[in-house]
Amino acid sequence: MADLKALHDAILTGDAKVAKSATEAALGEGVEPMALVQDTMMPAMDEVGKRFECNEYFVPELLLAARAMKASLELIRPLLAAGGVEPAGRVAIGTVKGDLHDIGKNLVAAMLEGGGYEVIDLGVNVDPQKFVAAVKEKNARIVAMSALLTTTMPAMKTTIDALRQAGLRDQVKVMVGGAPVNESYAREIGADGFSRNAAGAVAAARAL
Ligand code: B12
Repeated sequence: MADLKALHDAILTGDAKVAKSATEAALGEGVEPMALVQDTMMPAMDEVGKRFECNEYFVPELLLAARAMKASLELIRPLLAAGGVEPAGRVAIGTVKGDLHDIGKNLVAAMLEGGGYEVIDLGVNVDPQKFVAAVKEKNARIVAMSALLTTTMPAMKTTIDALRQAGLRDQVKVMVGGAPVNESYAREIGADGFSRNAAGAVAAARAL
C-alpha cells in the first residue's frame, strides 16, 4: 500500500528527496494525482503553516517544505495537464504584487491546462499593469489572480481597477483565489469567479 504518511512527513520536514520518491511510489501504485495533492500534500502544508503560526517553524522551514512540495508537484503537474482536449480559452494567471507564494497558483495553472485552457503564467509579484498587458497583447479572456497574504489581497482589487481604467474590464473575466480569499471578498472587489481549490478552478473558469 502507498506510504502516504511518508509523503506527508517528507513535506512537513522539508525532505525533497523522500517527497519525490514517495510521490513516485504512490503514483506507481495508482493513487489518483489530485487525491494525493488534496488529501496528503495540502494537509502537510497546512500543518507547516500552523507550526509557523506558533513559532515552532520559521521562514527557513517554510522554504524547505515548499521545496519538498514542489519536488513532488513536478511529478504530478504533467499528469494534471495531460487531460486537456480542445483549447477552451486563454487564461493569464499570476500571484499578485507583493506576494511570492506560487505553489497554489502553479497547481491551478496545471489544472486549467488539464481542463483545456491555454495558460499564460505571469509568475509571482505581478504588477497590475502586467495583467493589463496580458489581456491587451495576448488576448487573454480570463485573468486569474492568486494571493496568500492578507496584506496582498487588496492588490487583486487594484488589478481589477487597472483593467477597468484600461477599458478592458468588459472583455475579460476575473477569477480569484488563495487561502485568505473567500467568495464574499471576491464579490466585494468585483471579481467574476472564485474557487477554494485547484479542482474547482476549472469549473469556475467554465462557468465564466
Ligand atoms: C510555503 C509558504 C511560504 C513559502 C512560499 C514558497 C512558494 N514558492 O510558494 C515562503 C517561505 C516563500 C513564504 C513566505 C512568506 N510567508 Co508564507 N506560507 C507558506 C505556507 C506554509 C504554505 C502555502 C502553500 O503553498 N500552500 C499549499 C497550496 C497548494 O495551497 P494554496 O496556496 O492555498 O492554493 C490553493 C487554494 O488557495 C487555491 N488557489 C490558490 N491560488 C488560486 C488562484 C485562483 C484563481 C483560484 C481559483 C484558486 C487558487 O487553489 C490552490 C490549490 O488547491 C502558508 C500556510 C498555509 N497553509 O497556507 C504560509 C503563509 C501563507 N505565509 C505566511 C507569511 C506570514 C509569510 C511571510 C510574510 C513570512 C515572513 N515573515 O517573511 C512571507 C511572505 C513572502 C511574500 N512576500 O510573499 C502566512 C500568511 C498570514 C496572513 N494572514 O497573511 C501563512 C498563512 C502562514 C501562517 N499561518 O502564518 N511562505
